[in-house]
Amino acid sequence: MSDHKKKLTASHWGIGVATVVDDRIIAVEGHESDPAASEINANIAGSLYGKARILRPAVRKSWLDGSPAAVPRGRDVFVEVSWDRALDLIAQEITRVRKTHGNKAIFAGSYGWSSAGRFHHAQSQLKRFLNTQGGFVRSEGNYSYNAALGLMPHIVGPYRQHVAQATRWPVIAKHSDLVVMFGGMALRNTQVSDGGVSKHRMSDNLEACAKAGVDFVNISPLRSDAADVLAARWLPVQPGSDTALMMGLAHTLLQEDLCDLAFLQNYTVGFEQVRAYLMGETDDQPKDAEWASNLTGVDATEIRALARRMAGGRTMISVAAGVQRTDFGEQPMWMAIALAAMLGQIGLPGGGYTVGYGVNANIGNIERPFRWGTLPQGVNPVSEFIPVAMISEMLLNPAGSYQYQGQDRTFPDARMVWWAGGNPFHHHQDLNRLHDAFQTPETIIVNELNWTATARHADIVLPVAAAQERTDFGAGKSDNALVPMPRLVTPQGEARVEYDIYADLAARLGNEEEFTDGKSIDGWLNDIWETTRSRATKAGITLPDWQSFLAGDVVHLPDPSPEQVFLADYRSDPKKFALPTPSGKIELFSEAIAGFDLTDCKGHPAWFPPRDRANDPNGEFPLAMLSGQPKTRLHSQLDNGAYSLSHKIAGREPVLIHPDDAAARGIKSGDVVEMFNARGRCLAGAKVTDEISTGCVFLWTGAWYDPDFDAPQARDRHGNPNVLTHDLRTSLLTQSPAAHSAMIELRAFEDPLPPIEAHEQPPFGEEG
Ligand SMILES: Nc1nc2c(c(=O)[nH]1)N[C@H]1C(S)=C(S)[C@@H](COP(=O)(O)OP(=O)(O)OC[C@H]3O[C@@H](n4cnc5c(=O)[nH]c(N)nc54)[C@H](O)[C@@H]3O)O[C@H]1N2
Ligand SMILES: Nc1nc2c(c(=O)[nH]1)N[C@H]1C(S)=C(S)[C@@H](COP(=O)(O)OP(=O)(O)OC[C@H]3O[C@@H](n4cnc5c(=O)[nH]c(N)nc54)[C@H](O)[C@@H]3O)O[C@H]1N2
Ligand SMILES: [Mo]
Repeated sequence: MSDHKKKLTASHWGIGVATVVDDRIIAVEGHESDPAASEINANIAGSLYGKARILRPAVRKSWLDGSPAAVPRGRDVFVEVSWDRALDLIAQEITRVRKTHGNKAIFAGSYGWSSAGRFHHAQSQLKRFLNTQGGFVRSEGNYSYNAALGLMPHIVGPYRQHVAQATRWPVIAKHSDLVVMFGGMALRNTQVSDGGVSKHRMSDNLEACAKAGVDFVNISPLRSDAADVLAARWLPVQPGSDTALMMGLAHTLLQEDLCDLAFLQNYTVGFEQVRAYLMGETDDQPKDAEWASNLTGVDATEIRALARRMAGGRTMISVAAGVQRTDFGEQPMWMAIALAAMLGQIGLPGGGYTVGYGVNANIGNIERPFRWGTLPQGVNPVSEFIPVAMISEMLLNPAGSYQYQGQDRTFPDARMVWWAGGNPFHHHQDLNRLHDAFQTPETIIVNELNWTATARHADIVLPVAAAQERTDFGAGKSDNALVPMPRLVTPQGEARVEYDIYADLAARLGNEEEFTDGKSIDGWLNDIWETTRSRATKAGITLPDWQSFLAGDVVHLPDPSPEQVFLADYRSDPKKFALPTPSGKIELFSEAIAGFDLTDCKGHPAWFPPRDRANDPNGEFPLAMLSGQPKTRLHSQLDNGAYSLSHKIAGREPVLIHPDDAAARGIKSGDVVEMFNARGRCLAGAKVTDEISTGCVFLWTGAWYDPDFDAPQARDRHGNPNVLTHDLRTSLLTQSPAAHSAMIELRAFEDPLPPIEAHEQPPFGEEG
């Protein structure tokens, strides 16, 4: 064997050590310094060389032939072309669109996780390039915790900063008596952190809590949202009813005189409005434990007992990000803060609230010791943006109006769409609607590794090099390690590094120098490393030079704040450390939000029933479908890898169904089922289990969308939940996605099983 070497690579799910044989990665394993490396690594080799890899630039046939509407996007065949031809076409299109409509007609929000690596970050590269061409319309926010991003600044402060300051798990182990988890704390999700995670610390930290005798309550439709080691008490709730449950708890605190009035007085504003609402003084409906019990399915006695326990010791209230990815997702967060304020433990070690534990590997576990170097994106001359989840609305309503953060705004008229590093036909809701929306632009360009459904909806598809096919370094946004990422193998087919693609395009458009700044990739890497290195020096840490680092092993750095307690400073001195809210205090009532006069988000937390259920009085679609993150991959990435495939049932994504719900429909484990509602339908593989509560099903996200356009509602053959989710926003305040609030029905699928085509190449044709 000629060349058998083990090499480092970094990804959002951890440091990988690759075995490379003859210019081919044959396996990737976790690094020895990681106490709980992720099995997602086992997908890399299979996916990198999978059948779906894009090997050459390709153009949609009808678009190339000059009759773009002849066959709809997503159903057309592709014509492979040379790189020169593809780049000439793009340069012409950019010039044409800019001249005819201006840069405001270019939408390059390009939402998505892409790959780890400080320099080759797909979105940053695209944005830097387009900024040198007059700019583009961007998107604001994310699909993860958008309601938090939009609500928190009004009521406590900037969400991203706050979550970085989350109370550390060892502090909880030491000080907490009880952790009440709305939406649980799924260990499977803590495999991942944006940009990378060097050590998976969550299971050890949770185990330490269990050993220290901390009690956990898992309020979630899914029992396995709490790690087994916690032996958590499971209170299955109706999805979307957490706000009501919190109100039942808060009502009990009021009724039984268990509120910390001094805390409320000194640190919050607006408690009086919340109290009046809870007592039913404003709407004749006391939000008592019985009321909450009816809406949540949790016994009223249980609610009262839990409220007393929460007041009787040091209690941490945790709200999973998934709980705000629901109809009116602002409310459970606001109510959790109100509840924590009533308990008066905010800012105390092991007490208070956190929104976002479990959303990634690092929150509450580690933070970066200083800021890493970045690729400068330049300045975008276009100021227009859309809230990220309004992509279909924007494309279907050019110049249409909408509300956001109390403003009346207008959608841009997007004539060109460019996506690099994201997969909207994975991440967006109501894919049949997105398919229609993707028919409206004049030109769609997609840079991808694989023939995803998004690539198949493009006019021009550019094959790009994967993380293991280019040189970079990894450093997670909230991690404390630096990971060399030497190029391990040659790119597949004609795939190219995105930086080189943009440099060639900029040359065609006459301003290569502006994009490259006269630097090679190596020059940039050196620069970004040197910035990182000089910040390290200021923090008292010595780093090697770029070449020595690249040839070496992972560099672990110290933890800047192992003892941190969220809002401890505010508690110690509420004047000196006043919060950046209008009042400087925690706003249980917000004059600003009340002033927006919205139907779906009032000036204080309020109860709103989830919409799909409310709109279906006859219960035609009786099952609540949850669609959280998959254990076996990152979103849709590496879905065609060995580990992801090993969990499929008859090739389809597994859906968890309670034994009672399965029996009522004659379904057993291993059956293929058809899931459906008024928006769409898909096939999935039944896994019958009492892990999921009755009346709910759970279909993991990320199975590559595989529509059969000849079947009813263009049935997806593979199990992508987003054919069933609605495309409504959480509220007019934040316009966030609400993917977890979808109602469906399902039945055994008796027809012959259609083959899955999503992991194959698309059909190709000839020009003309
Ligand atoms: N129903 C439902 N839907 C959801 C969610 C849910 O809970 N339920 N969760 C939402 C959440 S929280 C999120 S964050 C989103 C995630 O949505 P996305 O971030 O869009 O999902 P990914 O599968 O990570 O897509 C990244 C894409 O980038 C490609 N890629 C990787 N590296 C590179 C690169 O270097 N260059 C280029 N050009 N491409 C690259 C990958 O092949 C992949 O297709 O999904 C959301 N969608
Ligand atoms: N392995 C892996 N890990 C990941 C990712 C991945 O793709 N794969 N993605 C990462 C990303 S981008 C993100 S944003 C995070 C997401 O992290 P989270 O948002 O925490 O994850 P979800 O899986 O969407 O939801 C967590 C749980 O909330 C519960 N839930 C849903 N709706 C409700 C509700 O109305 N009430 C209650 N009480 N519970 C509810 C569900 O049972 C679900 O299991 O995960 C990250 N981690
Ligand atoms: Mo996310």
